Amino acid sequence: MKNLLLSILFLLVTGSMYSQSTALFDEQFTDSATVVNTWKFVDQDGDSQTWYWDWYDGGPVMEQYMTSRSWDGSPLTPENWLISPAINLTSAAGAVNLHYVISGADDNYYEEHYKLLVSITNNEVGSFTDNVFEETLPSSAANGVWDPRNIDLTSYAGKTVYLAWVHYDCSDMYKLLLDSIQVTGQTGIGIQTPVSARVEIVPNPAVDDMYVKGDFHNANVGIYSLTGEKVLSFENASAPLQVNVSSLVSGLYMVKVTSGKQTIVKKVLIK
Ligand SMILES: [Ca+2]
Repeated sequence: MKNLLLSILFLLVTGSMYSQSTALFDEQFTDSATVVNTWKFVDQDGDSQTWYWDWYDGGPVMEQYMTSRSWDGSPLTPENWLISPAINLTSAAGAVNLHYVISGADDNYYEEHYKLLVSITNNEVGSFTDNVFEETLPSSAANGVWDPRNIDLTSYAGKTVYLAWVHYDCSDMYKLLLDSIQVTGQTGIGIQTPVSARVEIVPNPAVDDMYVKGDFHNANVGIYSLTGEKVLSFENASAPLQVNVSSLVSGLYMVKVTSGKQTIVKKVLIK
């Protein structure tokens, strides 16, 4: 119980930090259909395996993430590309940082290798000319433990970029796992704030009614339990959206706002 409470506290704290920083891009891989429609998957080595969406119910919080194999009953020699949608950094000024978590699925066979590439033109494999980070996973990322990474993308402020995680140059390990990708930055005065920074849940925690505030119109809003079940949904919703949550079981929920091509996920505690 103590661990559960600590987890909830952690989620609430990080959730409020996210809403106060300017998130230029946020991908938690919570919905497989959205991932398949917005990300690009390339099996460059041609063994018919590449990155795929997966989930693991590890306790109070269900994890959804992307994964790529270097072993599947027998050793593989992957060159699997996971390519992001366009990430608009044209309004970014000052420091731009990429955050994500990475892991190797096994406690012994965790030495997966990958590189992180950037394209400033399009999402074709040949357009990724910039190698911004490369590593073989250390033991701190073994056994499915999420290891955080922070990559400085400040030199790409003012541009639209695509990111590619390329699982390659390794074999006979197990699975490389990737999740919680966020690009943060500051926007200049007078420049439009991204939608992601403007979605807010109040009050949080919520008891009877909560409001999904922000600058969205004709958006789809879904409330999900941490086991991924959609418990409430609203179509063509505009802010502020009033939601009666008195019928929901107490606990943490995720509120997903999809407007156009952008999806924002916020966490809310319902008491
Ligand atoms: Ca492959």
